Amino acid sequence: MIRSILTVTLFVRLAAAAAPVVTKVEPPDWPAAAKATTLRMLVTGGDFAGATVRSSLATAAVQASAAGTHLFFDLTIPAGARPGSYPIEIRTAGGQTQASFSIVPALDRSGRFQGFSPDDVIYLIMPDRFSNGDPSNDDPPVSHGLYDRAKSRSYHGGDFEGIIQHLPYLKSLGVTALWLTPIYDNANRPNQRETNSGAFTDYHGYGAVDYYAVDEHFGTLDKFRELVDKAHAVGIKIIQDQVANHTGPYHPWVHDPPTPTWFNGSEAQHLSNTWRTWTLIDPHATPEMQKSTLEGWFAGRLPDLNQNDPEVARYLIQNTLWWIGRTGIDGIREDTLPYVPRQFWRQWTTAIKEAYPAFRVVGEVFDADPGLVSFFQGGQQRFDGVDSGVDSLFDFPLQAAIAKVFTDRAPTRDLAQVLAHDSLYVDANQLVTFIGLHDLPRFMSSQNATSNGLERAFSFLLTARGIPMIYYGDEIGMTGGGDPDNRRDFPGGWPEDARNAFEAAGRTAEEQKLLTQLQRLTRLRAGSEALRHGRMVDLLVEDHSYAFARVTAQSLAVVVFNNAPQAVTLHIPLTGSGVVDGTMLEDSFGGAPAVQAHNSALDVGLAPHSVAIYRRRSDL
Ligand SMILES: [Ca+2]
Ligand SMILES: [Ca+2]
Ligand SMILES: [Ca+2]
Repeated sequence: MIRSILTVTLFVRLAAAAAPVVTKVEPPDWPAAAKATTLRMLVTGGDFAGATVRSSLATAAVQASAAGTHLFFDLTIPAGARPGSYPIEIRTAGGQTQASFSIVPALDRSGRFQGFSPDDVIYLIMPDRFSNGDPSNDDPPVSHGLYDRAKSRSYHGGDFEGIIQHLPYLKSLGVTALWLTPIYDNANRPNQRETNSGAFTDYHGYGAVDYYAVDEHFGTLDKFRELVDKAHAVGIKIIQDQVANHTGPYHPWVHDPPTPTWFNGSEAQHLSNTWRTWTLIDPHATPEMQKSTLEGWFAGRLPDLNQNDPEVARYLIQNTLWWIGRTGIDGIREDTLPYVPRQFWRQWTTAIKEAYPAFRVVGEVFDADPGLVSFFQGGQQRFDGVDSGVDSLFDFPLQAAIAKVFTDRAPTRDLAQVLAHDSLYVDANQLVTFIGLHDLPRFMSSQNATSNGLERAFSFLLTARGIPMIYYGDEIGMTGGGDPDNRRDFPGGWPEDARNAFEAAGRTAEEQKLLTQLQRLTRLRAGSEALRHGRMVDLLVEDHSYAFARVTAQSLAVVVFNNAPQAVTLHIPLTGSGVVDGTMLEDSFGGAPAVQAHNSALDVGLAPHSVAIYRRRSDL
């Protein structure tokens, strides 16, 4: 008995006396700055109980987790600190070890951190599905077995190098910004939380296991920085996809959280997200009613980060600033925006704008109701006392109308009826408008879809208010149903592909026509101040026709849609549009005859299923 007590005591002593071990330092480095910066460091490892830290940089507020596996402390980088290695000594009763940390040179601000605006045309790429520029990272040893092009939910080999190689193609389309789905390191194993089959992987990037690393299938952090720099060199911005609401199911924190309140609940016990987003905009709702939507685990399985824990908030804000400062990106697309407390977004956007004033954020609020979506745009305090500071949102309400109107499943006036809600937004011109994205079936796979319908949809997208976005492959009318069928490989992105649709010779006549028309539209928009920034004035709204003007002090465009299967003659009133009698207007797009404003009206003849984009000769 005495002997066993002695053994236990000895064991506890030995365990307590072990030297600390460091496995991870977050952030691993930080750009030098003109202003002093205090970071909240998170070191992961073991035996941190009672640790003290020492560095040539000032440290404070050291806090080890109860399990001794995480260590928080403040680290202050003084103004003008020289780049270099600044190791941190961690000491306990059991010994000492070093955590590495370095200050790196700050990136030159010119041509970086640019934000985005209606002057841009965004193009959404899933890196795994666009182009395979580097076969050596298709099936990396660390995550062997996740690559299989024959399986729709496996990695297919696309990467940063593939995007770099196709920058000239993107440039030729008129694209000026790329949104890439998340590039964080995801699990090196099959995702069996989604299904037991083992055939699912996190190729889509939405299952982060390391917020400070790039997934090995896409390349390295340096390769990503090369992509940003090379895109910038040809006038293309980069928008990073970030996810602050939840981690991936295999993030090591799930079984060893840095604080007891790091997640909302635990893997064993948590709420499921009930998607009751309406409760978040409801002045009559109680916090209890909102709880499952804010704190529930996405799809019942994605660990929900608790941004009300100040350590979590600090971690996420710092992580965002790190990506921006280390890579030179221009914007962020923020995933699952509504499911995070709005006061967190306030802190987060404030920190971003303080450091990078031109930077812009677009949030995902996946809903077709403008009353709901508009609530989440920043620039105004809402009833909850919070101005989120989020610049832009995706225009899901307009997408829903576009998808139906241009497949003859809804009257054309539905477009105007969605735009009629624009006064709900702080600034509807900043919304990102789109026809398709990776969470919706492709346009060409929807009921009644035709290539001509998609061409008219593009015509609307590139002439209406907002910041237009194109989903990769829609420019050639790629097909695909729901996820993951809507994420097929771009034909020609792989050396072994039967054809290469990145080049004219590899496209069908129908694909070529669509792509050429889109190129004409992006060029038209780039050359017309009215189409990018003009006030939108509805001139004629009918079941099968829609005419609107875009007007600035200097520039004018009148856009007319005939969505009927027969030719029409339209009498379009101009009162209130700013178009004066005698103005000659020429169709820059569809080839309709020139028209002259007369008696405050235009008489226009349009071919079946066609679009005219009229401009003054002086604006051409
Ligand atoms: Ca590859
Ligand atoms: Ca990985
Ligand atoms: Ca949440």
